[in-house]
Amino acid sequence: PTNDTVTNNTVKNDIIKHDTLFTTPLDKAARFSFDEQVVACFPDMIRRSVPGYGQVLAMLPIFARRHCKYRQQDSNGQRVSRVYDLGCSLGAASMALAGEFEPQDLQIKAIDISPAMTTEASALLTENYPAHNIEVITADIRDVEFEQCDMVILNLTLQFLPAADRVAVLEKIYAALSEGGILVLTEKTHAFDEQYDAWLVERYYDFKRANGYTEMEISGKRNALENVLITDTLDEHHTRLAQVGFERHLTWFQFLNFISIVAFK
Ligand code: GEK
Repeated sequence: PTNDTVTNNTVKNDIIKHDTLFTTPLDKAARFSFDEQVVACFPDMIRRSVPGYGQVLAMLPIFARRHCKYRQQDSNGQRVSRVYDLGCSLGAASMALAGEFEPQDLQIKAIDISPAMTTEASALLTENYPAHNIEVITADIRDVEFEQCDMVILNLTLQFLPAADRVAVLEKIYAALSEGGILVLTEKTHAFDEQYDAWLVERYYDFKRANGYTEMEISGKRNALENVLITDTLDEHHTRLAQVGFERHLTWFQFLNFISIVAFK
């Protein structure tokens, strides 16, 4: 059911493994982490587990075309658009953007805390977009000082930060964005209303079943993500964006419990 035009069709990657991480009872004990095992099956996993993943990625270059206005300068003094891909994993968002921009027009900084992810992201980005200016950085986004930029992508990343650290990261992003720039924030959420939430969660599990996950895999992953992936409600996201200074922020996408917001500076 997912439209995965970006991750599977346009990117060379012959070694994507099928996600079999939670197929045995033993796997249930493991806490989820972004290690080599996850990296090997990540594109398969995220495509089958995140409703709308491909559609959201496909819209990023469309938003970038409208909001990246070459407001920054590169080291040669050339005007470029600078984009941050925070929690880049294997660089799918960076790749979606690179595919739609001339190499000299764009400067991408792709950051992830997991060395297993950044090692593989570097290899994939260099292989697919050798001429583009894409820097892959292994770092905790809570510690990074951002340069002035035109667009920030937080695609399914804020949810992995401790709740108490989310405001500070968003404040830094707001400060770094140039006037006219945008933040695209995609997250898994929960609904405040318990009945709606139960319905959304059940339909989400139906979505995973339809994508070939077994009951054991679904419950194993749910347990492993407990206390690792902590969701907010859609309202909480909007309130927090307002708190850090964004005056305009719009939910442009929702698919079950997954949402994406664009926040305008
Ligand atoms: C995509 N955006 O394919 N600093 C940096 N990275 C972090 C941190 C942190 N503090 N905490 C977690 N991560 C990607 C998908 S995945 C979403 C993003 C998912 C990283 C973590 O290592 C992982 O690679 C990523 O955030 C989340 O468009 O797996 O559901």
